[in-house]
Amino acid sequence: MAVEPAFRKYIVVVLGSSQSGVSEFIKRVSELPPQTMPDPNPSDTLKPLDYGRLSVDAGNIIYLYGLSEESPLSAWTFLFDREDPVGVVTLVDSTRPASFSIDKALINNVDDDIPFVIAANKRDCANAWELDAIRVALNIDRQIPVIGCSARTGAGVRHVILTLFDRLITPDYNVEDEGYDYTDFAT
Ligand SMILES: Nc1nc2c(ncn2[C@@H]2O[C@H](COP(=O)(O)OP(=O)(O)OP(=O)(O)O)[C@@H](O)[C@H]2O)c(=O)[nH]1
Ligand SMILES: [Mg+2]
Repeated sequence: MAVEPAFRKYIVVVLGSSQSGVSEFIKRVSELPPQTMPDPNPSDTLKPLDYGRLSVDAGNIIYLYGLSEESPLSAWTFLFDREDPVGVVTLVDSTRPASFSIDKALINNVDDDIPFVIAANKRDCANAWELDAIRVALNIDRQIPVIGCSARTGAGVRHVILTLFDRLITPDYNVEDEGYDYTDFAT
């Protein structure tokens, strides 16, 4: 009988304010057809959780889950109290500065030791804020990548996840060592 190759599982939580593009981002980056998972505690949530999967390579699989400010505490606990390594993408709507304070609150909810990147979404829109301006407005530490993407066109979405993955597999990751300018918008 063939032996299944061993693989390592990672959890990536995609956090975002309402309408920032969480569902579309997960749909775009996932290799599965769009799906939602059963609610861990159906009594207290309004929406099902978005769910997706991305195989980085034969040995590493990322499971993606969407959370928003409307997600109940039970969903947060369900995702963060796991044995698998967990990383977070906060998806910012680059066209909607009115939601930046919510983004900031979501960011502050994440423990400092959790690998983390910011994805500035909706870069395809003419009124999207510049990445540097988003970094300043949200007061994002230099160590945290701010990466442009468009969940609509798909530009940058895989780069967001792979940048986070580098941090997941390298816990003492130091941006200074890499020499990569995270303000670049990878397409
Ligand atoms: N132009 C553009 N529109 C986008 C992009 N990403 C999402 N949208 C649009 O923004 C709206 C919200 O996208 P969703 O993916 O539903 O956002 P969400 O964060 O899941 O929203 P809720 O779950 O309802 O809070 C939809 O109309 C999307 O088509 C993008 O990169 N560019
Ligand atoms: Mg959604």
